[in-house]
Amino acid sequence: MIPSVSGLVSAIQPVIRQIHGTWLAWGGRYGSEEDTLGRSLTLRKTDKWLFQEIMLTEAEVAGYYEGMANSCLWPLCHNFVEKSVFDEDMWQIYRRVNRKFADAVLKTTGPGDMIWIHDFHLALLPRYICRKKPGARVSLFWHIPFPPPEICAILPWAKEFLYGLLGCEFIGFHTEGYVLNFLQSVREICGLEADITNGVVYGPERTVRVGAVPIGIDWREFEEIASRPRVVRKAAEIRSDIGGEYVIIGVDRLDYTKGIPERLLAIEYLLERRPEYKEKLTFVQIAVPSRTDVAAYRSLRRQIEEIVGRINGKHTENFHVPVRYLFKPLNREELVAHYLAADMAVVTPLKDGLNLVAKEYAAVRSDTGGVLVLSPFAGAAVQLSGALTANPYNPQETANQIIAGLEMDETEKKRRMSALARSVREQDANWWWQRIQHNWLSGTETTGESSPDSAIGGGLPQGGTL
Ligand code: ADQ
Repeated sequence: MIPSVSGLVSAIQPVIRQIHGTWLAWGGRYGSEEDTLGRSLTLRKTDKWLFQEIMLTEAEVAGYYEGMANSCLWPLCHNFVEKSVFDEDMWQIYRRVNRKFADAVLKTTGPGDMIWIHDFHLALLPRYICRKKPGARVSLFWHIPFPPPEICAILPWAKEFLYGLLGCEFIGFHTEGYVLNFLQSVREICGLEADITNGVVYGPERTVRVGAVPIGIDWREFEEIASRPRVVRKAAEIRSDIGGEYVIIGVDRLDYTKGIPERLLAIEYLLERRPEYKEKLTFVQIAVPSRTDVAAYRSLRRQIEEIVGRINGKHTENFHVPVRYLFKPLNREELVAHYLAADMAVVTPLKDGLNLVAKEYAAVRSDTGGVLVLSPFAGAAVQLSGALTANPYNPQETANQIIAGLEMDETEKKRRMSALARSVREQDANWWWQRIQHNWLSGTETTGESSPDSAIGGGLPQGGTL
């Protein structure tokens, strides 16, 4: 099985390995109606966790995954309201698939098991579980931004959507800003009492705690990979193949929220205003194919290829190509070798729940310098104060920050990078999981039956694409 590339998978894998949990998800495969009724959950065992696959029919994938999740909720939560598609049939399929997950979770879990749900694909699941199993230990982590109430209210089914989430004991978000948006939405749209100061909602079925717990990474794994001799050799090869003085990197899923065209326009602006960088600088954009069945993603790909072609056509000097564009997933070693080779990472999403690439780059470059340019619209900006910030909507500002980073003196670079690395180490994957557990378990009566062999409902651990 090939693991799919996404922030959700990167973030959850270290935790699920640690707790030896059961991971329940759609694995990217289609099944017949019979396969998908939950009668025959496919089981796959690894040495670290148990994976239970929930099959979806083609119609369900179209309505639930490509439709409701990727064409409605994803753009809405990232404030791209004009890209959101609202369709009653899609919503009905979203409900049906959430019920299917509920059936599977109820079959899989015993009394006191902790059920940890992930992301906007499963917003109705907490309530569906609690209806059948009142008092179930349910928590959900929301990986993307939570929109402000005036945007949330645009969703025609906003009330039901919010009530779905209120089946949880604890809901985790990346930032205090998203927590506030959620609490205000519940107040304004559902008319429920919400204690903004303490992050508590008095829901119809239970009291729900809400908090900001930004995801951390397994930095030790990144450091260890970065120290492997073949990875160090690979990084040196990348640098010598590219040539020039400076290598700048961007690594993203190919998604309109990640600001790839805007970043390229900043590079174009830089090369036009500061032509002395033409032969010195190479920008490497690595984009992993994503949601290729959704039209908006196909047109984004064409747009990026067009800009890359234009920049290289205009600014290639003495065979030095200023933009290298790779449209493919890399394995961990290749990815780390690229981070190691880069003097700078430019992480400039238009909107991003958190952004793990920023943290991964800091983990890999902690001892070797390097500069991080980060958008203030990435949730990670709250934690990563050592980064240079750049508004992705302003190519001039982004270009200026890139130049400031390249020309920064070594002492300042090291000071900033060690501040970044400190925060990535202190608030790592383990810290995140501890904080989730603490928030989840505090304030509730434990039955003493909680099983460490937790069941996790979520989307896409293997083989699927986000
Ligand atoms: P994503 O939108 O997928 O995650 P991100 O946090 O950047 O975004 O994670 C992407 C992951 O994919 C990283 O681990 C990165 O290394 C990997 N990756 C990207 N391009 C790659 C490539 N070409 N080859 C190999 N690997 C690649 C969602 C939210 C984010 C949030 C995460 C975690 O949208 O805001 O940070 O979940 O909660």
